[in-house]
Amino acid sequence: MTPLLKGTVVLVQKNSLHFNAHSAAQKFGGFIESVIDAPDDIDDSILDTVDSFLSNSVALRLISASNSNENGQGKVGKQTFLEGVLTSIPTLEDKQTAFNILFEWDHNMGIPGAFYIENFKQDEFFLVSLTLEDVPKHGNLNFVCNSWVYNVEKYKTDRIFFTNKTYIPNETPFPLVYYIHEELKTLRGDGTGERQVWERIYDYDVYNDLGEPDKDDTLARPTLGGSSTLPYPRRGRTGRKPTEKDPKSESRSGYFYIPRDELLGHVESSDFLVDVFKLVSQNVIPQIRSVDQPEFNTFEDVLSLFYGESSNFSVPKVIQVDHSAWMTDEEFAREMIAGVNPNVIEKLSEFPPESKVDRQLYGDNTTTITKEQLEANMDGVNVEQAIQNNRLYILDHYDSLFPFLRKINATGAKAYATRTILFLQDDGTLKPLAIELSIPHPKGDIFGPVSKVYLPATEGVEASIWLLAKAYVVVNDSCYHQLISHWLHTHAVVEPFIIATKRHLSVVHPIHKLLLPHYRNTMNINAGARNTLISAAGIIESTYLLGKYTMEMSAVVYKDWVFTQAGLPTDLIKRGVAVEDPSSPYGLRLLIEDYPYAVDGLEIWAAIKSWVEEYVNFYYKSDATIVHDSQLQAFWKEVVEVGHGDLKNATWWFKMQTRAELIEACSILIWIASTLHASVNFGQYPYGGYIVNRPTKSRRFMPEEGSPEYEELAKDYEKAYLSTITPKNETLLNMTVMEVLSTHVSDEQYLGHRIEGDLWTSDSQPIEAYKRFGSKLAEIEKKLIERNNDETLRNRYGPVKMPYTILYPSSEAGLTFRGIPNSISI
Ligand SMILES: *[C@@H]1O[C@H](CO)[C@@H](O)[C@H](O)[C@H]1NC(C)=O
Ligand SMILES: *[C@@H]1O[C@H](CO)[C@@H](O)[C@H](O)[C@H]1NC(C)=O
Ligand SMILES: *[C@@H]1O[C@H](CO)[C@@H](O)[C@H](O)[C@H]1NC(C)=O
Ligand SMILES: *[C@@H]1O[C@H](CO)[C@@H](O)[C@H](O)[C@H]1NC(C)=O
Ligand SMILES: *[C@@H]1O[C@H](CO)[C@@H](O)[C@H](O)[C@H]1NC(C)=O
Ligand SMILES: *[C@@H]1O[C@H](CO)[C@@H](O)[C@H](O)[C@H]1NC(C)=O
Ligand SMILES: CC(=O)N[C@H]1CO[C@H](CO)[C@@H](O)[C@@H]1O
Ligand SMILES: [Fe+2]
Repeated sequence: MTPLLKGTVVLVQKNSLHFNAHSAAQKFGGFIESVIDAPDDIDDSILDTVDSFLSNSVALRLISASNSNENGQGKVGKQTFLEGVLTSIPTLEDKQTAFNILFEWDHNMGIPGAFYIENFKQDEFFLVSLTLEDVPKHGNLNFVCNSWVYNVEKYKTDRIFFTNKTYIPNETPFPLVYYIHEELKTLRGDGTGERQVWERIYDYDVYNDLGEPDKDDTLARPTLGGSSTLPYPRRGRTGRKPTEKDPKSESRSGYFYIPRDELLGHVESSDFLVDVFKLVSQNVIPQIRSVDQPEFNTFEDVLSLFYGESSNFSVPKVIQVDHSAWMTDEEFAREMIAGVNPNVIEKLSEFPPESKVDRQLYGDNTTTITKEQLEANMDGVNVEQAIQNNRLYILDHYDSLFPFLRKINATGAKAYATRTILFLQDDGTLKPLAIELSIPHPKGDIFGPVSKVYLPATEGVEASIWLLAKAYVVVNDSCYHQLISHWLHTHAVVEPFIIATKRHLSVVHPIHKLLLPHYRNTMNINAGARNTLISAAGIIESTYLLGKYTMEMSAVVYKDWVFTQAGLPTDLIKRGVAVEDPSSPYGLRLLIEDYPYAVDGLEIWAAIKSWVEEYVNFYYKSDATIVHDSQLQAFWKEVVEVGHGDLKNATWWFKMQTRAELIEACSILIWIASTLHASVNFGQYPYGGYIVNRPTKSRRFMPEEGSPEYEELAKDYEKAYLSTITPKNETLLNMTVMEVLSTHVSDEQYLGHRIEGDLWTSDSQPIEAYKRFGSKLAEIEKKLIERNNDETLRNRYGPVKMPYTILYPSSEAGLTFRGIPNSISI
C-alpha cells in the first residue's frame, strides 16, 4: 500500500465574507451614516454550504521539491480531493473552515515543495493554508496561501502554491525552478486585454483614467506619466477601453480591476473603504451640491458640529482641551514640526532665501521680506547671527505654487504663494516672524509677483490680518499636504514597487517576503482614490484650491522626488534641519532639538533599518550574491526603468550592486509605507477636523484698507475669516473624508506584526530577528509615552495640549491619533 501524507486545508467560504456597505458606514458613524442609506447587499439565497467542498469539488496535487521527472521538473503526485470537515482545530479563526486530505506519496517522490489546486465549484473561495503533517525525513510542512481560488475554467494556467521556505534564485531546489518561473510568467501577463475580476496579472499603465472626456469637455484631464512635462509613477494596468473623444485616455466606465489577491480575504478589511468612498461620492457630493448651505458665521457655529445636537462628528483633538489655542503663533509654528505635515519646514541657510522659480518666465523671484522686519522680533539677535546659529527656518510654499497661481485665479479661487520665516527661541519653540503673500502681476508674469509682507500682531485689526495671513499659509500647506506629502510621496510612489515585486520576485524570494506586509491593501486603496478622490471633479478637486490643476501640480512636483532621499535621516539633512554628527545616536544632530516628528521618527527608522540589515545579511552573504540574484536585478531594473520610468535618467538611483544598497532601498520603502504614511495620514482629522485650524481653500484675497471687507474684518473677524476659508458645504465633505482616512480598521496590521504569525518563513533566525524588531518597537513606544509626559518638551503638546502620539507604533481600531500600520492601507 502507498504511504499516505496527512494534510489540513484551511479556507474561507465566499458567502461568509459578504459585508454590506451599510455596516461599513456604521463603523464610521457620524456624518457618513447620517447621509448614507446603503442597500443591504447580502443575498442569502446563494448560501454556499460546507458540504459543497466535498464530493470531488476541490482537488490538490503535490509537487516534489527534491525529485524531478525526466524534464527536470519536480514530480507531480496524484490528484486528491478534500475528504471531510475538521471541527476541532483550535487555531482556526472566525469564518475559516478546515478540511482534511490524504495524499498518496511514496518515498521516491521526495519532499513536497508546492501544490496545484483546482476548484470545480462555481463559487470562488479564499484559500488560507495547507499543512502537511509528519512528512518523512522532514516533519511538518506549511504552505501559506492567502489567495482567492476561482473555478478552474477561469484560469489559463494551474493555480500553484509553494511552501513557506525561502530561497534566493541560485539556491532554489532545481525541481521547483520551472514552477517558479511559470508562476511569475502568469503574474506578468502579456500586456494585452481587459482585466477581469478573477485575474491576478500585475502590469503598468500611466494615469490616463482620471478624466471623463466623453461625459463633458470640462472633465477631460491630461495624461500623467509617460512625458517629461507631466511625469508620474505608474499605476496598475486595467486595460479598459479608450474613451471616444480621446484615444489616449482610458474609459472609467464600469468595473475597475485590481489583481484579485490585492482585495483581502478579511471581512473587516478595507475593501469596504472603497465602497464607502463610492457612497460618499454618490450620495454626499450631490447632496452637498444640491443644498444651499448657509455659511458659518461664528467659530461657535463650527464648534456646534461637535457639540450640537444636530450632528455626530467626533471632537477633533486640536480643540479637545482648549477651543482657541489653535490661534496662537506658537501652535501655528508647532504644527510645522508636530502636525499633520511635519516634513516640509527647512532651515534658512541664506538671506534672502533661494528660489528656483524661473526668472525668464516669472520675473523677479526674490522675497520682499527685509532683515529689519525679521529682526524686530528676534530678541536682539541679527539675521546673520541667527543664520550662523541655525535659528532661522522657513516654510517655503512659494516655488511650487507660484507658477500655478494664474490658473488657480482663473478658477475663481483666491490664493497666494506663501513664505513663512520662523525663529527658534531659547525655550526650543518656533515663532513666526513674517509671512509673505504673493500673487502674479496683473500686467503679466514677467513683471514678477506682487508681494506683501505681514508681521505678527496681537491687537486690533492688525491681529485679525495676521490671523488671516496665517490662514493663507495653512491653505497652501493643506494642499501641499494632501497632494504631495500624502498622495504623491506615499500612496503613488509605492504602487510601482508593488507591481515590480509581484512580477519579478517569486513568493519564495526573501525580499518578496520582507516587503509583502508593507504592500497590504495599497493597490486597492489607490484604485479607490483614482476612482473617487483624485478623479476629475472628485472629492480632492472639489475641496482643494487647485481644482482641476490639482493632479498636474503633483506631476510637476514628482520631477523633484528622490527615492534615495526619502528615508528620514537623509530627508532631515536635505532640509537642513539636522547635521551629520558621528557622535550623536543616529549619526546626526537635530538643529531643532524638540522636533517631535524627527525625534520619534529617528528611533523608528533605526529599528526598521537594523531589522532589514539583519534579514538581508542572513540571505546574502556577500555583495556578489546581490549582483547574481537574477530576480532581484530584474525587479530593480523594472522599478527604475518602467514603474518610475519617467525618472529613469536620474543619477541618484541605487545601482543595486551591494548589500548596503539593498538594505537602504528596503528600509526606505518600508519607512515610506509605514511611518511616513502614518505621520501624514492619521492626524488629518485630529488637526484638520476643525476647519478653522486647517482651512483647505481661500475664496477672498486679504482685504485692502478702506474696503468693505476691511471694515468687516475690523468689526467681526470670525465672520470675515469664515467667509474667506473653505465654505460650509465643502467643510462637511472634507470632514467626512478626513474622518474615514484617519480611522484604523479593526484588522489593521501594525509595524512589527505579520498576519501569518510565525509562518511567513520556515527560517528561524529571521523569525527571531523579526520578534526582536517587534519588542524594540514596543520599547520605543514606552519611551515616546515618557517623552510626552516631559513638560520641558513644549513642542510635544503645545498650547492646544495635544501630545504627539501619532508615531506610537500600536493602536486600537478607530480614530486614535496613534498607530503605525505596516502599509498604506487607507
Ligand atoms: C459649495 O457652496 C459654494 C457656494 O457657497 C459653491 O460655490 C460650491 O460649488 C459648493 N461646493 C460643492 C462641492 O458643491
Ligand atoms: C446622532 O446619533 C444619534 C444616536 O446615535 C442619532 O439618534 C442621531 O440621529 C444622529 N444624528 C445625526 C445627525 O446623524
Ligand atoms: C531667482 O532670482 C535670483 C536673483 O534674485 C537669480 O539669481 C536666480 O537665477 C533666479 N532663479 C531662477 C531659477 O531664475
Ligand atoms: C484673477 O481673476 C480675476 C477674475 O476672476 C481677474 O479680474 C484678475 O485680473 C485675475 N488676476 C490675475 C493676477 O490674473
Ligand atoms: C533619458 O535620456 C535619454 C538619452 O538622453 C533620452 O532619449 C530619454 O528621452 C530620457 N528619458 C526620460 C524619461 O527622461
Ligand atoms: C481636509 O482638510 C484638511 C485641512 O483642513 C487637510 O489637511 C485634509 O487633507 C483634507 N482632507 C480631505 C480628504 O479633503
Ligand atoms: C495649492 C497650494 O497651496 N499649493 C502649494 C503649497 O506649497 C507647496 C510647497 O511650496 C507647493 O508645492 C504647492 O503648489
Ligand atoms: Fe493615506
